[in-house]
Amino acid sequence: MSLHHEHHKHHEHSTHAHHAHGGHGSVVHAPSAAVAADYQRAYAQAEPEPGGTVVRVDLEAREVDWEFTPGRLTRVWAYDGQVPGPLIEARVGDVLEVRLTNGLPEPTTLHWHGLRLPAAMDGTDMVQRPIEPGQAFTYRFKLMDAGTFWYHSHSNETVQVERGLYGAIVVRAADEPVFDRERVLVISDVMLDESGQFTTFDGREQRGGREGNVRLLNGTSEPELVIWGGQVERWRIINAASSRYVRLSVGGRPFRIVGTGGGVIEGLTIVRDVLLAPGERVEIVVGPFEPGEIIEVVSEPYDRGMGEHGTELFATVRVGPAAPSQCGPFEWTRQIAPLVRWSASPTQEIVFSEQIGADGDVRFLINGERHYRASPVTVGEPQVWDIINTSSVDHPFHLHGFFFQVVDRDGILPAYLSWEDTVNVPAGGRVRVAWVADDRPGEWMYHCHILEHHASGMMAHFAVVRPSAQSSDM
Ligand SMILES: [Cu+2]
Repeated sequence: MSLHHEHHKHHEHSTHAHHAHGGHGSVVHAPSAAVAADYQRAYAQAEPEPGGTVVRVDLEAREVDWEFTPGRLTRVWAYDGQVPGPLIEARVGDVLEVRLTNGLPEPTTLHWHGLRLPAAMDGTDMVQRPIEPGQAFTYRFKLMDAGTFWYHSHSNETVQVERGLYGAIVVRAADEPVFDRERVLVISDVMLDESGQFTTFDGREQRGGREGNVRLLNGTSEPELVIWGGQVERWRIINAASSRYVRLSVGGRPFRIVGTGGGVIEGLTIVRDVLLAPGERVEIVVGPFEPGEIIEVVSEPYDRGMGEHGTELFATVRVGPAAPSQCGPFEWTRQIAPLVRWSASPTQEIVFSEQIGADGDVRFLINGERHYRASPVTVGEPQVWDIINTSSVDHPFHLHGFFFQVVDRDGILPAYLSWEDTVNVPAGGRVRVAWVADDRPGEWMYHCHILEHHASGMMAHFAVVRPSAQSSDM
């Protein structure tokens, strides 16, 4: 990966059109004139805040051999030859410009999970044509929020994401506390055959989606981490698995949750475990530990409607000799004003259901349909959505491009206020969320983040429209 920061230069602005038509050899795959124009406009409008920079990243998706377990090679699809792909780091107000070259044998796109960006840069098939093998596409947008995000393929996801096409994004604010160390821990899993190669997943085998037989942390099976005694670390954890839920525990020790999908949360929250559905992130502060301790990072049993799995090991932490800590007591929270009162009435209902087809296949539906077309959302108008799961398995609801607040879960207020882009909706449960679209009109979507469910149609498209645009439609 080439990654360079550069100071903002005003003349960049005038080079955009040229760039988009091949200034760096990039190709625009615009399915329609309107989409091409939206892309050009979004590209041109992506300028860093004063003092910010343009973070340029070149990624190539290609086949490579990777060792999930030592001594056994698996043919994977990876960004720049590594699983997960390169960590992308930037600051709020920077512009991220990623040029993706497709060296795979099939088309691909990139989705920026959790980032608030223009619709044209969202990487879905609604806003761009897939990048064909041998071609390239440049994504460019401003980074609006601090937090832990991730990027992953949004084409043939059940195959491409499992094979390795995902990576982490860290966006920092100017005023974050200092810890002794920060780690990005990307959780995933793969289903490998006896020769260590990917198997073809038959969706009928498991209605909960594909759970792998090899669990991964940062692309490695059960790695060992070393933390120095007496030190305090910030862990940014991403669940990039296709369907696996992780009820994360750090040796059963208490840890503090400082952030979730949309960055820092309100208040002080100390827990012993936290549930991460596919797509979700959490930021926790761990330590200090005593020298010589051995701590297992595991997923505790959780039943998502598929039966309870046992305790599953993800990594072992060895605590080394004591080292000085530069991390004192920290005040780190943010005020989050509730978007709506807890008693607000829902403006939309989203029903997740399952249905057995004539062929015996289980279908996962939204409001009774596959690829549901939901009603438009007007910029600035509060949305209160009831997400109702009438099926017998949990579904993680993921909204593209916007953050929401959880208002309640089955009438129970959340333990803390936070911004989220993904929330688990338990089997038979209901989650009420609230959000307001800021001025980023275009085609957006929400879907179940169990990739097999998404692929089978458990998703919805909707338009975000400006108030004037909507009234002129009528
Ligand atoms: Cu689902």
